[in-house]
Amino acid sequence: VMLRGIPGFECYETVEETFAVAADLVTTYPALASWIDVGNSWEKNQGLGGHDIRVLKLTNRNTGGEKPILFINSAIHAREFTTAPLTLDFARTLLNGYGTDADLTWILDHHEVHLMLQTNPDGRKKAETGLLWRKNANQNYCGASSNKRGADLNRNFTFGWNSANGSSGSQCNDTYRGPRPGSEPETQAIENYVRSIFPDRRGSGRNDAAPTDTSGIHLDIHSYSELVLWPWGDTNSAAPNGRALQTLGRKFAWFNGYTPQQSIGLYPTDGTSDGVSYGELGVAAYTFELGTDFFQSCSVYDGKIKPDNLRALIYAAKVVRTPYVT
Ligand code: ING
Ligand code: ZN
Repeated sequence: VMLRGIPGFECYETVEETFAVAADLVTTYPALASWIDVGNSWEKNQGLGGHDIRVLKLTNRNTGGEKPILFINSAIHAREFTTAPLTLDFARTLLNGYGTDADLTWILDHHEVHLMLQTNPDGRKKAETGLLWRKNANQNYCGASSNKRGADLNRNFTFGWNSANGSSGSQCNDTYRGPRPGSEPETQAIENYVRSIFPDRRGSGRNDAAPTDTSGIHLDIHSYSELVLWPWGDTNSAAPNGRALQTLGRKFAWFNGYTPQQSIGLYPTDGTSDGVSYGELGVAAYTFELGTDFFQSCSVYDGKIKPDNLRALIYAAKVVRTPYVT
């Protein structure tokens, strides 16, 4: 069990601490940051405690015009411990550098960065007790008190749900896809939010290529395996924007030193978060796999995971206006 209070692991914020830091940043930087409630976790919906699903939105509200959007979500899988700290450190870096660092100032003047820091707060509380928890905490699947309960939120998205044997129909399995596409409130919160911030730039259907001048990037931060992944995960066919996704994926990988590949190269998946962003809306969507383990020490996080990936995230914020033409 490697959590706060355990030597070597005191750098990682709990769910509540993550939210408190975000709220403090909004208080400190009112012109640059806002804290948006975009839905409820399963436990909150049931009146069992739980948490809001929230987005920390960063942009200079005094500079106008239409601004391209970088959306990042982290910790959709509870045990992937370094992911929310990275996203929170990205927020701190942008805000603390505003007004002194020219690049970071330009990013917040002319772009929007939307951070869903804790995408799966109920599950994350389970992981904070030391359990290797991945899914949400929905008590209707696999027994109300089972430690194998819940749905895998990253197999529950509506686009391509259950399309490729890339998820499980067994409630106790770690990749249980849920009973219906988008059945989970956390999934619904992400889908609704992404649809609200990104205009739909393509028709419908997975063969309808997005225009190459589109703007917008969605990054879903996971761990582990030191990878940069892009659609599709449910077929070996290249995506309509496959070459452009590969080009940008290789740039991200240059910054963090990871291996870039189409997601099915890892293993087949379906109902993942990039489906709504890329498959439905035509927004460039990537999955990062941080580091080499679920619980990694703060010295590894501070010495390698954080610096390597902050470079990649800052680059993403810079190119979000033209992700397909970098
Ligand atoms: N990895 C991702 C998973 O959900 C992934 C890999 C994500 C593949 C999205 C394709 C698309 O299984 C982890 N570690 O969760
Ligand atoms: Zn994951």
